[in-house]
Amino acid sequence: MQDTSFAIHPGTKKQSIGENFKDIGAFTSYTVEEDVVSFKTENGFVSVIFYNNHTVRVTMNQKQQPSLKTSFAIIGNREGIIPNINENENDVQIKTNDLNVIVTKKPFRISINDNDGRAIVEEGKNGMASNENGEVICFKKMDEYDHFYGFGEKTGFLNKRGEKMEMWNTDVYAPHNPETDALYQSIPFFITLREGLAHGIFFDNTWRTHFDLKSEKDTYSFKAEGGQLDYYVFRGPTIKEVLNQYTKLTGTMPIPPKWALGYHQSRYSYETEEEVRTLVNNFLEKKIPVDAIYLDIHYMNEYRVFTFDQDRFPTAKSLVEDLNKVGIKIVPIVDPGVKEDPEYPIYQEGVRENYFCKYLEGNIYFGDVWPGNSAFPDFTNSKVRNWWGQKHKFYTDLGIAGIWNDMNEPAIFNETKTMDIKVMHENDGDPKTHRELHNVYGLLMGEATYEGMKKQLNGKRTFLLTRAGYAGVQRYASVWTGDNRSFWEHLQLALPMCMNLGMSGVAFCGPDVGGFAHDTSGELLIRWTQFGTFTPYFRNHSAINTVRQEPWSFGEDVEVLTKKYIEQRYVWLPHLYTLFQEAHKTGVPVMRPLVLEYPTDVNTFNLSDQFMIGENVIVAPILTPTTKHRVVYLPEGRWINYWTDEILEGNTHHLVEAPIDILPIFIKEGSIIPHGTVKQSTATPEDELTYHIYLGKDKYASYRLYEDDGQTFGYENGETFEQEIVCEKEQGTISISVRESNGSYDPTWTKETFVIHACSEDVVVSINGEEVYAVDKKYDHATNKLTITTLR
Ligand code: MIG
Repeated sequence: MQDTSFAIHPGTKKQSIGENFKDIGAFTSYTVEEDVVSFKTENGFVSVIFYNNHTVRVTMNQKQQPSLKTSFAIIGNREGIIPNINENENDVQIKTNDLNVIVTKKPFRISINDNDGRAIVEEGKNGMASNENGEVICFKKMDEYDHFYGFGEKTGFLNKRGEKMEMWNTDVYAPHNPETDALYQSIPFFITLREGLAHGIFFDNTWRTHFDLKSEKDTYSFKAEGGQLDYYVFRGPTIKEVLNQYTKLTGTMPIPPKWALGYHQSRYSYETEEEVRTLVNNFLEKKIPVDAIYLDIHYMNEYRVFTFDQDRFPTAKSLVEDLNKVGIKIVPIVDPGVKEDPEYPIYQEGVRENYFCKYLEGNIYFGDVWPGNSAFPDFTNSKVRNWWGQKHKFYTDLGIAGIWNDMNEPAIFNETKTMDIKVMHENDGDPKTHRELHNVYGLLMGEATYEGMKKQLNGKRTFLLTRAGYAGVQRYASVWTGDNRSFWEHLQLALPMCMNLGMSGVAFCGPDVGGFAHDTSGELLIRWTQFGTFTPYFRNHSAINTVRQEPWSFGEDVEVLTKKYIEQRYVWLPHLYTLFQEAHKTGVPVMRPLVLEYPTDVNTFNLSDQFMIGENVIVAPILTPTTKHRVVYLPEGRWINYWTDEILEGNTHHLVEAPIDILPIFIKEGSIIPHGTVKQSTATPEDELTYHIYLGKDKYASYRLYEDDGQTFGYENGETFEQEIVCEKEQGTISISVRESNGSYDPTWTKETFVIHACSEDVVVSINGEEVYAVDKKYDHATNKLTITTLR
């Protein structure tokens, strides 16, 4: 009845959960044991631990001393920091060099300041509380000018101030809209930006959680259906530092194999081997770059995981081999549901070895998914994760190097859309209900799959795509945003959703390009592909019974333009790859909202329809039909139109032209952008690298390029290549210096080209102190570009 006006029947009362909270009451005592400060209050227990200089953990348990066990999200260790403690009549102060935790006694309230005296988080009228249902809640003061980012995969605009959000991994096929709340991922982490400075909070609670930045004017709250109140505060003070601090605890993504960053083509489903071969031939004949083709559920024998249907895919091994030879990878889907079939070895093993999720009483939980009645591996057990991981030998033996995990919320075809919350997970000897561990099921399936594939691949990187996850998912997988539709609104939605995923530690993410459900149109496909050029993850995917969505499906004009932007992906790859390496090191995302780089600029706080790729590139896609221009905000500095070299002043809005073949891109004056070449796939080695230098009025520009073999873990042992380009201008002279780091990887390109934009013809150029001869310079009068090609 929720779908009709009955939902707003005058007799319908608003339901509110989480009432009758009882405050933890006043301070009674405290003790210190090594790095743990433990408080007792009238109605509870609270522990405070400094993880490191920037991160403090607060844990509350209403019944007993809090357990200091961490959830599956945390991999960072406590540094054993012993704080200074001062007890006064009214408060207890716990201090380190960087943070000061002030605990007032009556009432018991926590405030955290940094060493500059800046209040980071503060409790006010309310602090921590719990109720008889075991729910826990925490209130914090909210300033008038606080802005909120992160929260993982959410619909709506960039800034989450004024929102209420819920975390409960859910398969939502109904069209995602501003009212769609809980989606496939649960990442209970957010960043608060307050007057240009940032701090973060990670509410590490795997139960269903709620965040309320809406109900009260000066207070926000987060609460959980159960468990402890357990959260970490990250000091910042920049957004980048918060992300760095958060990913120190929850991990960063490994550097993906390069092929995972190319263009990917998917469909639910490419149903036969023949269809896949025809598809690939199309890409090759049309010279449209592609790095991976996906096999959706039809490849399996009646949806049994770790099988191929022999009729549809009679020679899967040679298919994979043939594709590998032309530089294209196959990525098959793997769902968690294992078909209940006593003659199916995976099912037999799972039952015999007690690998499936069970009720407390001992009976296996069965749910209905694609294979029919199915059992679900209990990924909370490490031996189950190992087993599942090893099973992937089936795929690696065929030459497969990437896996797609779907339905791992887990999604089940029933009223609740998921597993019975009464199911008991074994959790390596610490049994918990599904109600408590639901949100980590996808994360743990991801861990099992990633680690299993990694082992089988002997030093080669693997690629995993996942739909569900929890905080920390970035360690194992790239995230796509699930079942969107071929609506312009869903193209619009994808920008803030991906930006906030990036601000939640998930740098490697993207939506289904073209839209999954519903029929796309040629125009929408072009505009979406233009956007896809710059989403960290770039895959075109569409649903069964929708119009075909491959680049050539709408005639030649559309093909030419989608091809152009797929090619652009490869041109921009050296820059993207450098940013992926940065994200791997620091947790700072590849795709960034402008607020991340310009946190004091009010125009950026909720800017949801344009984004940055790294520090110096702004991308402003067209997000509505029959639109040939749009407004773009350019922050301080001067910006160069990538296509025309026109110079635009920053700190203002511009109306820019964007006919159907143009994706508006702007480069900040005073920067350098590396470009690669168009190629069929990343398997073709790069032979020329071009640095575009945009000095403009600036006298200085620099760039640090990262490169490695793109396929092994050699980068962990110094098999890397880093090149620092510095360009300086003085009167009529431009000096370029090229410095290489001492990593041991030797890049494949032999030509290095420098293109100096907005340059005069008579300028003297030197590279590493040696003047470039006139014969080696090419000047283009029409565009004022000076091109110098050198050999490496
Ligand atoms: O809803 O495997 O989000 O990408 O094509 C059906 C079939 C289950 C949902 C995924 C979608 C995939 C589809 N799956």
